[in-house]
Amino acid sequence: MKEYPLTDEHIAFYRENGYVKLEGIFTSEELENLRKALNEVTGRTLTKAIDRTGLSSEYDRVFHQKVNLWLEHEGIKQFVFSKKLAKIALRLSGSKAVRLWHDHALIKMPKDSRETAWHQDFPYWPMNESGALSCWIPLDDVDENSGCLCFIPKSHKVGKLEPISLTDPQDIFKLAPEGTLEETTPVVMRLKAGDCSFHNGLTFHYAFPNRSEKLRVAFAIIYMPDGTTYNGKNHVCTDGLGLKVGEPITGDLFPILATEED
Ligand SMILES: O=C(O)CCC(=O)C(=O)O
Repeated sequence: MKEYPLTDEHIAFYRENGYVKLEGIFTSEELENLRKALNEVTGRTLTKAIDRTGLSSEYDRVFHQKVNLWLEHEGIKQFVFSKKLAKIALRLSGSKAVRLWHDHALIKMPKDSRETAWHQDFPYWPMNESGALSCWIPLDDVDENSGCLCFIPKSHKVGKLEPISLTDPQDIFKLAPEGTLEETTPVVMRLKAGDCSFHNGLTFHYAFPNRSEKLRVAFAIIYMPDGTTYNGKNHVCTDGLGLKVGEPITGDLFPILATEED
């Protein structure tokens, strides 16, 4: 993949607001390859990836979530390992190296779909230090009708709150300590196929229900600064790995995807 012209303005915007939109980052060929790979993999029984579909009917209405598809399909692995995206994550986060935390497909079904409630990602992750960030990639144009994301600018500055239940959500705006939220008006992140957004794990975000006739397929890659340490919280990606509390999250499942030297 050809390098994306990430500017200092993109980086400054991300650091100030906790999210950034990157237009025209993928060629139609890159997107079609991803679509083909996702079609292949989501239609079969997963052996190494974690399929969180069917755990609860309410969760399924939020999205069908399939985690770590890079383990399941060579084409997805190539996409996840692309330097183009990982170097952007490296520069936005300001770290010396970034590791993969996990990828996931997030598929909102048409019709009987509900919103992805306002939440922060970081409280779900078993990490001590914040800094991890997600790249969110829709396969088709997305807007309010089909389940695009929304962000609250600067909300990452509020810090870590309690995790929000996506099926029985608390009101995150009431959880933020008084005076910490600078803005409360959401920015609707409409994207064209070929665009993506990056958001900080602490940024408040939401996705509309999918009211369109088509699946809303998004693929997200989550990067963490190398050196991020394990806090012992249960998580499907770390349970059973024998990680030690306080030690860096490392190992084959969390490969380094970019360094300053790249
Ligand atoms: O795709 C969605 O519905 C929500 C995505 C999300 O919350 C995320 O990628 O962090």
